[in-house]
Amino acid sequence: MLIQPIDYFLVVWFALALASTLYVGFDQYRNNPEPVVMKWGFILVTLYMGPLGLLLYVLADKEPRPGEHELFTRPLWKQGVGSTIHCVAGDATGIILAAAVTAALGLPMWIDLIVEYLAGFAFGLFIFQSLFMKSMMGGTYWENVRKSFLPEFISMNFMMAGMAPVMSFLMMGRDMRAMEPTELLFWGVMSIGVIAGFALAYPANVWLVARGLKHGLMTQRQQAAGTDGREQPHQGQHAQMQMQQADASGHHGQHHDMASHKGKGGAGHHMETDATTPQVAALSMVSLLALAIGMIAPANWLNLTLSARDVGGVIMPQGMIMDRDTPADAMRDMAATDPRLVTASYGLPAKGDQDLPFRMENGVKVFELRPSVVRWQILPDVAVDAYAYNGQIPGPRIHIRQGDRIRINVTNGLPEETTVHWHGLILPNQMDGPAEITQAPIEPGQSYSYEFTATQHGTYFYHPHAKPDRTQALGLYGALIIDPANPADEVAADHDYVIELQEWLVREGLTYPSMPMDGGMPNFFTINGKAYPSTETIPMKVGETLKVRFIGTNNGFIHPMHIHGGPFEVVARDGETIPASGRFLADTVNVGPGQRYDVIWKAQRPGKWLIHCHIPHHTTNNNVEEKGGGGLMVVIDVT
Ligand SMILES: [Cu+2]
Repeated sequence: MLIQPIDYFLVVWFALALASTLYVGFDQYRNNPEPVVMKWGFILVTLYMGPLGLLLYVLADKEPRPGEHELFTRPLWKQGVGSTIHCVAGDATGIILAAAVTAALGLPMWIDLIVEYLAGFAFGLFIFQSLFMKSMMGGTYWENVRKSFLPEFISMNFMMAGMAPVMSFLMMGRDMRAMEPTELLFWGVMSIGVIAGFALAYPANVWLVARGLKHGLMTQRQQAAGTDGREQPHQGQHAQMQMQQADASGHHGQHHDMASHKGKGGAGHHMETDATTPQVAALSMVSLLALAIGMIAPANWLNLTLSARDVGGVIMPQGMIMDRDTPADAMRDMAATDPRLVTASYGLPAKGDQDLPFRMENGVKVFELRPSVVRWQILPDVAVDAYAYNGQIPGPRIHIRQGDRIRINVTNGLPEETTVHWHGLILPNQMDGPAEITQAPIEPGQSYSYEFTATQHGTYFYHPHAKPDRTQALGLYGALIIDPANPADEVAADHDYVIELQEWLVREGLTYPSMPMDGGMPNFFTINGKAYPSTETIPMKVGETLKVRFIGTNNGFIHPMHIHGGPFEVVARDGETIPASGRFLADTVNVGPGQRYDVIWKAQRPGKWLIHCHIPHHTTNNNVEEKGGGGLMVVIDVT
């Protein structure tokens, strides 16, 4: 599933890469006169570098017209390309395979890098470089391994010096889907890494070719089999191979013509170098230094002890501080909801806080709660990927009477653990909900039953007590309204309206749990799951009273809730009814997380009167005011 703009780009990129690779493969085998190892070098590198690989092929290697390959590939820069190609083909293949395997094994990033280097080196040396040399030069395999070692070492060092930081920074950046081989992004990062590695390894390869330490491009013409009916320009009884060693000045150019005879031993080895020991030593040292910087430097900024299993696949919010000692748990806590885990979508008309039905079992009211991941519309053009009880935000209202015995069966449909806490209630300790403290967390797919007798009455709420920092901020909460056993204990009003507050962080189509942290600041705010102007309107008549039950379901932010058109009387706080002598008039109450205020407001004049948060930023939608505000706003329409 494509969830970010980069995903669409990558689809196009890999379509082009595939088309380029097919073209290069077809052309190599159909037209281009060169050794098999070189053909495969270009095919693999085009797979990794896409259209750039194709460009290198047609500019430096593809025989322009029959018989011209020898001359065409002679310039040193093309020889350098050839040399880099067979280095990169081997090294990158080893690195990419190792990266996929280490990610699957869940090894930390720093071990990944070392394994990738060793695998890349081994692949390059033992397969591409040595087989290539052997097919060209003859001699025993191990002779070729020995001769290839130093040039391969230098080239691989530069290759990894380019590839390692690209992998580290892009894999462990904001979108850590890049750590998962099952994601397109992983392969995109590999492609960019190979391109960077190629660029860094190229200058060294040019020098190695010029000094006769590595082979560049060469021409190998087979005697025409006649199947395609074309005459080959170089005829002969044996497969002919030409190797060209060229340097820019041309003074030093060597030209070897040799028959490729298998089993001729080392006798065919014509390669000579004029490089001096200090030159080779200095280049080796610089390549090692580059490698060390590429491998180690990213550890200044990134936590390379993390693995794909720890944080693979998560997408972090912009602006979150992630440094070298940010643990995996901190990242998972703030990560976006994975849109691919959404199990149901609810449009704008869907309402939360619906009365939760129950069934009676032996005098016990039995309720079912099932948290899961849903897409929930908060504005006509804004939806959140939320965690919701029973597909509602706020979760369904549990409306009971004082003295009721209730049982709530909670079945976890979330991708992470949960529990439920019954905020403010007096109940048996093991029914209280704090994970790891009174109960084991309810793992995904598992259930837990809470059972207790409601001895209090008033305005309460429920919310998760396993990872509430993340999961409550994603939408898990619901009202728990307990009517008094004696109706006379109720502070009555003509209308009763519950207000549940929440902050959201929605960017680029992803929903993050908002929290007072760098990168976690909210940009949307909802009352009962909708942002103004999509909040409800409360209809009233002049002279009627309205009981507003403010519930601090808000997670990390305090909201000074204010009502226009005259003061209200605060009649209950945190579920406890205030004795008549203690009630007071106010027009604003600070609703902090967990707090509840029941207030009675009287409609004194007709018109549209607002209930809103008095932090103006909280009455905007993504910093925009529309139709007079946004976010935490509800209109009371008095006629
Ligand atoms: Cu506010």
